[in-house]
Amino acid sequence: MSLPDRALARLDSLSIEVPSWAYGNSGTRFRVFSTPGTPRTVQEKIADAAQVHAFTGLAPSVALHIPWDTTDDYAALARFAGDLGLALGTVNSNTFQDEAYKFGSLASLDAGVRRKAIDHHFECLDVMDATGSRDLKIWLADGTNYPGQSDMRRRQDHLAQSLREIYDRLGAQQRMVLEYKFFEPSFYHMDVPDWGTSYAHVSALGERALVCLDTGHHAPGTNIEFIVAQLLRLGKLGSFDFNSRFYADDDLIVGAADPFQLFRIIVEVVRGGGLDPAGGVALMLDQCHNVEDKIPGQIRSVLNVQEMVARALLIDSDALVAAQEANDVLGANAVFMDAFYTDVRPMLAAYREDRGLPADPMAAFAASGYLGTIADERVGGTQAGWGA
Ligand code: AOS
Ligand code: ZN
Ligand code: ZN
Repeated sequence: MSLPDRALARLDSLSIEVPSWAYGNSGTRFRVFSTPGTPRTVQEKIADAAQVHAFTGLAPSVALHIPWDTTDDYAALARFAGDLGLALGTVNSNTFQDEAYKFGSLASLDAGVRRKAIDHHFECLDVMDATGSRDLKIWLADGTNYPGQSDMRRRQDHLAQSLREIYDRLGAQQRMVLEYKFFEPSFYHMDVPDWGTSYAHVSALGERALVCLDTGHHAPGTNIEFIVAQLLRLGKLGSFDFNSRFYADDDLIVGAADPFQLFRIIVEVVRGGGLDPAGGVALMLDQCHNVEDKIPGQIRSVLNVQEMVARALLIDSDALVAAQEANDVLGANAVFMDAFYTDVRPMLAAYREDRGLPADPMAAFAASGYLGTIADERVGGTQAGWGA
């Protein structure tokens, strides 16, 4: 069996953005384990990301994180990436590591703290001007731990005003994506806890403000594919942070914990036009590799997404629509499950070979010896940073 023609064009245009922080050491609050060959500079992170793209053809851009990826010449960094066949993608801000942000950042009750946080986002926009990046991603740790600790409602007003200032500084080609998270690091309330809150803010701002959906940021049991469908319907899904989780924001390899959930999400992405190049949905990864090797972890991740896209494209849409319209409950479900249960790995191996890529990117990368080379060359690699 080979992939149907209608699937090939979609697969050819599939691109997944990898996060720079996935290549650094990371861990939990208990321990950050080190890995030989860990990048010491942002250039080394980009070089590692280039390996993922070289072996898969799937990951042509890298998301940056400021200040973790601070460098003195971002235009030069973009050229460096370009020489390796990569573009610099989304710029992630960071208002969660400074002492000043102990009680919040863009939503803080303190005007001076809000000013500092807004100015940080202006710096991120300057970086984007130099790198040519399209998207500014904002994730806020803002929130409280105890009822009564702060004024939740006033904080929403402050947040709206802070976001307005940042939005008004966006260049004509730039966008802002606002990520939500239901808990952590705050446990009683987060200032952007859910897609509804993010949607309310970005809708008030304008058409270049959109929602970022991190698949690990929902309460257990949440129907994430419904949120995907709704945001696409509303034209407000800007980007994904893909990862997987068993319990909370585990940031494990996408598709590892619940492949069926990934399938269901991708089905709605396809259904809603989210894979169309003009659709404007950035498929990013937001993962950490605490114990596994990082580059193979990223290769596995982009392959998992590709695999689910291929399976989603195998759905017999005509049969599905016919069964749905006939209220054939089990028939419709069977069409859906047939696609999910199809083993597309041999088809994708052939697809890759047709395009001059290794049939088995994991094995080809392992055989390349790259991990041994960087382990010899790099000593004292850095920590990815907290909060990923
Ligand atoms: C935090 O939990 C988030 O998932 C963010 O996307 C975070 O900003 C990102 O991991 C980079 O810091
Ligand atoms: Zn995220
Ligand atoms: Zn997260």
